[in-house]
Amino acid sequence: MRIILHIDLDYFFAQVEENLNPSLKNKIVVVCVFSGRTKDSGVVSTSNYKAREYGIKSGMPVYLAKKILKDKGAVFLPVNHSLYEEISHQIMELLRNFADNFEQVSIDEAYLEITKRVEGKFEEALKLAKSIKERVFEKEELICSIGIGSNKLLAKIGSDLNKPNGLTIIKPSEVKDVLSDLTTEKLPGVGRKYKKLLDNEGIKTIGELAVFDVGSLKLLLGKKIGERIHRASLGLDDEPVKEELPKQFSRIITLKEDSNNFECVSNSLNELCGDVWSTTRNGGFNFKSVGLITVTDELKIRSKSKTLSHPIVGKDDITRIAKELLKELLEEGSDLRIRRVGVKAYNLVKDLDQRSIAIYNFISL
Ligand code: DCP
Ligand code: CA
Ligand code: CA
Repeated sequence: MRIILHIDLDYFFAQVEENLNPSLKNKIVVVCVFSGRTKDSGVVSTSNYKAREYGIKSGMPVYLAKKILKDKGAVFLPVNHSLYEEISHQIMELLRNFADNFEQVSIDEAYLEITKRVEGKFEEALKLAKSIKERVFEKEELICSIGIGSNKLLAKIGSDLNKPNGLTIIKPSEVKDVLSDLTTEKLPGVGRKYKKLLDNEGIKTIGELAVFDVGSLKLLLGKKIGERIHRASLGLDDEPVKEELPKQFSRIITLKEDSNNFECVSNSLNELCGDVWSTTRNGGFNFKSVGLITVTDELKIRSKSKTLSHPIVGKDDITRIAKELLKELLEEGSDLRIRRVGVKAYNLVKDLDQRSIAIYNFISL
């Protein structure tokens, strides 16, 4: 039997905003994609759980959210996508280490096949999930929800059941009990369109769906989808966790104080570069590109990168390049103060054998 863990960060974009500006933590926070046409045109990207108490939802027009939250002291922020992506990378890299097989499925979501490392035991999976939650919080102060089950479908349903900060295990013996009373849209794959079709047949819950005639379901939803949804209603799913090679390795830290002083910031680069170097090498990769990422005191991302024609061969090289990039970046904007600084290694190439490393060493001399 397999054991799969699904993790989803809670109110991700809004939680990141709260962490960057802790005074938001006791407020209603709505993160918006403004279209720029008028002041309030655009849609809600996400919101914190305080906002959700008022029915605020992703995709809702901003003007409507503002109307609902009028006089509530709500804070409306624009999305800062590159920042969320950097934080997402940090989390995903961390999570990869906990998995036999790892598959990221969106900016804040991933499946971890953990069968081997928990020796097929759910009690061990529970312990692992708890340490994952602790590490995610230690690293980026983010809370998340985790679901564990014998396949991806059950893990995903589980992670959604007790949000926020949930941890839900659905053991094979509990599948029927847990699923039967859930409404059909809780089943991954049942979107608004299929829910409506099922509603029309009087099917409201997954339990009702499970006993609905398969032939009729195939007529209603199409052969392939009907079959899949039927199996899903019984908690069945054979989809493997699809391992993908990482695209980059990075580390980012928050400085003790905001700074635009080269010496102060570049001190942190020694450790960051050392870490990135060893994780990349331990992962069996070399790399051709080095990126320097900074988050300014105004929470803007500013980055610089350099790509070489051959893989970088030593820790000193990545550190030297990162410092050069920092220098260039600081020279470009004197009013810029850095709050977070990070380094990434990308354009990864499979490990070279020792002979080729020697050749590259020779070239770089
Ligand atoms: N997102 C978006 N527009 C949507 C849905 C999501 O911009 N229609 C963005 C904002 C979310 C992020 O993607 O923070 C992750 O989406 P989730 O569906 O996982 O939602 P949240 O993480 O915000 O909340 P939850 O706690 O329900 O997972
Ligand atoms: Ca989420
Ligand atoms: Ca998600």
